[in-house]
Amino acid sequence: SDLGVLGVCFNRGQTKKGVDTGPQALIDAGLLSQLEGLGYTLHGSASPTSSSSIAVAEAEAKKDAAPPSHVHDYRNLLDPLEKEGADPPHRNMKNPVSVSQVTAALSDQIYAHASQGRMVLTLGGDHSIAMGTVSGVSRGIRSRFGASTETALVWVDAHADLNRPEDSPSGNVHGMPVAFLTGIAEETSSPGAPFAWLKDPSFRTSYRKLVYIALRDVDAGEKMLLREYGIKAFSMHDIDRHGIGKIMDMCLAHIGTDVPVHLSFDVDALDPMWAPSTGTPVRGGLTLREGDFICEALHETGQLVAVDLVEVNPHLAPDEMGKHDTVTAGCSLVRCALGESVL
Ligand code: DIR
Ligand code: MN
Ligand code: MN
Ligand code: MN
Repeated sequence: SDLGVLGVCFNRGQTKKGVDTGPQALIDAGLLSQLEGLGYTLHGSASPTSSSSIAVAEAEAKKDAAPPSHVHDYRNLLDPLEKEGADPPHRNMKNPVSVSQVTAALSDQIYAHASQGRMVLTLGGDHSIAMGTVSGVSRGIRSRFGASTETALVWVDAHADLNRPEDSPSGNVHGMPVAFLTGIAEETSSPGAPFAWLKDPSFRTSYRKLVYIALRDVDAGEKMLLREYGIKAFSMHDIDRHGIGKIMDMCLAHIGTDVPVHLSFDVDALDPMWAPSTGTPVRGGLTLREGDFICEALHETGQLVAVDLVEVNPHLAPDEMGKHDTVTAGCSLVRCALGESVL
């Protein structure tokens, strides 16, 4: 079957360097050939004419060492404002214009795949890129099955990424994508404002179709919103109590059998023992086997239409083995989501 693959070399949703090299590290570890081995036909960037892709093409042309040829099509959306640099905070958000421009362009690329009925795999990059992936898939699914067809969102993460800009303790946009995607974040009315493009209802995800798994580091404002909106959330405490098998049964019961599903997997959902190379590691997380199980259970439904794997940061490795472990764990999660474990 057909798989759209996008490597989003983007780090401006947070402040640590190196997460933009995550896609390349996953590809260097052999992920794309592993997916071909599962029987997928891979498709690269789908809309090469967007302005940010032109900026990327220019940036790439200036590079001394060209990436290996099979990688070329899967690396895109480098920060278009990289050279200008000036991108002052707006409503407490850091790098608002960079994040908005890149995720808007990504949303179009994702849409181009999803609207053709392709499954879409996105390698990050920090988690702010989910503004592009989730909105692009939602729109693509609506274009195929009608405006009333909603896509469920399974967010596997130590964090809820549900901060409204003014509530965020960090100002990092990677801690906010779910608030914008669901419309929980209060919106700016001026059309040129960052993320105004996300106001289109066809880009939106209902908070009723959202399920969190592996939460353990949730900010005060996020906890209030989880309660206020009655969002389905399974914390590490819930996983310890029930076991991951029962948690996935409950997750799928909440989602229902008649909806497409988007999996957005932040590698920091895994315990740092398995994935230390990430920007905000939190102890007490999933084992790799539990992470793989989540991916397998979602694959098994036949409802998966998109997978994101984000926040792999090879520069933050405690040592060479930590980096290797994180990258191979990321590859394992993706393979499980795409059917490796099916006998
Ligand atoms: C924190 C950290 N809640 C924030 N978020 C992270 O900055 O809003 N998400 N690291 O993955
Ligand atoms: Mn290119
Ligand atoms: Mn996280
Ligand atoms: Mn995240």
